[in-house]
This record gives sequence, structure tokens and C-alpha cells, in this order.
Amino acid sequence: MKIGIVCHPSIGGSGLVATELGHELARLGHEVHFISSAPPFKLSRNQPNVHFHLVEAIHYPLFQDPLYTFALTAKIVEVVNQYQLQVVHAHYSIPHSLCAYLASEITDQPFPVVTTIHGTDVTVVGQDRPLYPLNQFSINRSTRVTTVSNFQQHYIHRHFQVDAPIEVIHNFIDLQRFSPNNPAAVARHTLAKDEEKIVMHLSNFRPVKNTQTVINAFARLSSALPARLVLLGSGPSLEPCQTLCHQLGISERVHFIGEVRNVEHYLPLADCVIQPSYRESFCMALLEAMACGVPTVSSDVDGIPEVVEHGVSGYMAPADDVEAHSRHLLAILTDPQRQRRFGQAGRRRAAERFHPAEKAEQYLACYRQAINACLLPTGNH
Ligand code: GMT
Repeated sequence: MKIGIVCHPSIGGSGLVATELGHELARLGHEVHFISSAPPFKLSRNQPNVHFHLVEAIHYPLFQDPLYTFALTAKIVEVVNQYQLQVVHAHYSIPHSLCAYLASEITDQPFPVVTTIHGTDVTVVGQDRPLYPLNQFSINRSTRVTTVSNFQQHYIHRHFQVDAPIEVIHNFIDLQRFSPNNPAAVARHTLAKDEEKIVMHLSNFRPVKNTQTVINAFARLSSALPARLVLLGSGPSLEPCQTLCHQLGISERVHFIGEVRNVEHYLPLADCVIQPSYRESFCMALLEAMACGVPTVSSDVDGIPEVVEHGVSGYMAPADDVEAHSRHLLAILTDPQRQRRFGQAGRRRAAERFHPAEKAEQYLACYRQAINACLLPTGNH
């Protein structure tokens, strides 16, 4: 199959899933064309069957902004025509799904658009009043719509008027790269002393990730046992978090590592990963930790209970319950058997429920349905 994938290039869940899906499809022999404003952060440029097409901003003195959505639409038209793509898969509804739909109306030969809703596109960003009708329109005009959890499917049905079915295809993880024994892992002694436990958190430091609670829970924990907090990522709440560490007097026990492209080089060193987000359609960070055999402590919101099994591979609690999160951290970090058992259960669950080959097959079936629907007389897709 010849497949176009439109995604955000920056570090984040939707771009990550889109890119790993493209890699998997290319491994299966399909021709995959990524279309984005920069190479997606995980893109493997030298993999056979993988192509990248840059969307170049339109700069013209009359325009005050670079007209990204039109540049993207034009690029989709160009790539579909040149490479005879059979389907375009838009990750994130705004603006990708809308641009793909517009492109399909412009090309001589209309093509099907598969849209995957990742979460913030319809929850955080998508609830913005002016954008709401655009989201509703693009969801309804997509030939097929998928989303990454049952929670997110229900959310879309509750908040939007959607005519077509929405298929749930959970996210997935590469168990070879995300493994307890990654040979490329960083040296443990660079993060902590032998006797110290390592608590880790990964995020884009946006308010929705609730990183303040990570720090408050860690502050309580570290008064009970020797531990280090390792924070991967960067974003607007980074500075307030550094200030909070300073105020709590724990700065020398906290490492702000910054943006990391290969989190799989850090995760195997964690004794526990903590993610107390306010919203999470799925939470790739938790699945990545599980695949690396690391127990998790998290909030219990949205799609998280579809990823984590409470009391089996990790613990969940309400997002702002600092006391519960620190109690959960302590329960895992003071009981090596529990830590091992939870870690093994997480990896097993990742392998059984979130396998890349299985999810790629589900997406391929969805593409085939979309292509068939597009061949039917108008009005049937
Ligand atoms: O969580 C973010 O801020 C990034 C966001 C994105 O769109 O890149 O992640 C969303 O998509 C991921 C991949 O499907 C999910 O694992 C995340 O849970 C989801 N984030 C939210 O729902 C807040």
C-alpha cells in the first residue's frame, strides 16, 4: 500500500505514535510518506520504504503569517499526485485532518482520509470555542476515524455530534528498544549513588502533566529514604518546577535532564516512574516504563486504567493526591519483591496488549476499509 502520514514533528505522543506506526508499516513492505513541517523527532531516515516530505512555510510580504495550513494542504496534494498515495492518515485533527480533507477535495482523484484523534486535539485544544466546529467538521468528513483508547472514543461521542463509528486502536510499543536491558542505557552512576532509588518522570512540562505533584510527592518520599528524582523533558512549567524544588530544599536530589529523544536509554534505570496527569487519553510514558520493566505510579484519569493495572503493574490515585502518590512510591521502593513483580507484570502486559505488529494490522484493515469506502458512489464515505 502507498500511505501518507501527516503528523506533528515535535517531541510528543501523537508524533511518536505516528512515526512508529510508519516504521512498522514500512517494515511490512508498505511505502510510507511522512508529510510534516520538520522530520518527526523519531523518524528513521535510512529505513527502506520510508520517505519524508517537508512542508515549507509560505513567506510572502503580503502575508503576516506563514500560512502553514495551506502549505500543508498543497504539500499533501503534491505528494498524493506524485506518488499515487492510496490513503492519507492524519494524526491529530487540527489542522492535519482538515488539511487532508481539503487536499482530497482538490486532487483529481479523491483519496480516503483516516484521522486518529490522540487526545489533546479534542480535549485541551479542541475545547477552544473557535476551534470546536473545525474539529467536528474534520471528524465527520474523515473517511474513517480512530482513537487510542475506549475512554477517548466515549469522550468524542459525548462532546461532538459524530455520525460515523470511531474505532479504538490502542497505542503500542517496540519491546526490543524499550527493554529492561538496553545496551545503550546511560550509566546509572551519572544519575544516582548506588544506595539511592531513582524516581523518574517524563513530560512536555505542560500544566496538564501536573509535574508539581511529582515534585511534592518526591519531597515527601525523600524524607523517608535516599532517592533521586530524574525529570526528562522540557516545557512551560519547567521553571516553576525548578523554583518549587528550591523552595522545598530538594534541588540537589533532582536532575532536570531536558529534552531527550531516546527515553529508552534512561527508563531502564528507573526504580519507579510517576505520571500524575490531569488528562491522558492513553499515556505513552506509562507504557514505555512498563515495557522497560519499571513499576508505575500515576493518576487514574481518562485512558490510564486501560494501560495500567492497579495493584498489578503499578498504582493509581487521583491526580492531586500527593499523599497517596508518595505512599505508593514508598510501597514500591521499600519492597524489592513487589518492585520486581510489578515490573515483570508491566512488561508482560505491554507484550500481550500493546504489540506493534497487531496494531499495524488493525490500521491496515482500517486503510483497506477506507479505500473501499472511497470507491463506493459518493455519500457512502
Ligand atoms: O500529552 C501530550 O501533551 C502530548 C499529546 C500529543 O498529542 O502528542 O499526547 C496525546 O497523545 C498520546 C499518543 O496517543 C497519548 O499517549 C497521550 O495520552 C495524549 N495526551 C493527552 O491526552 C493529554
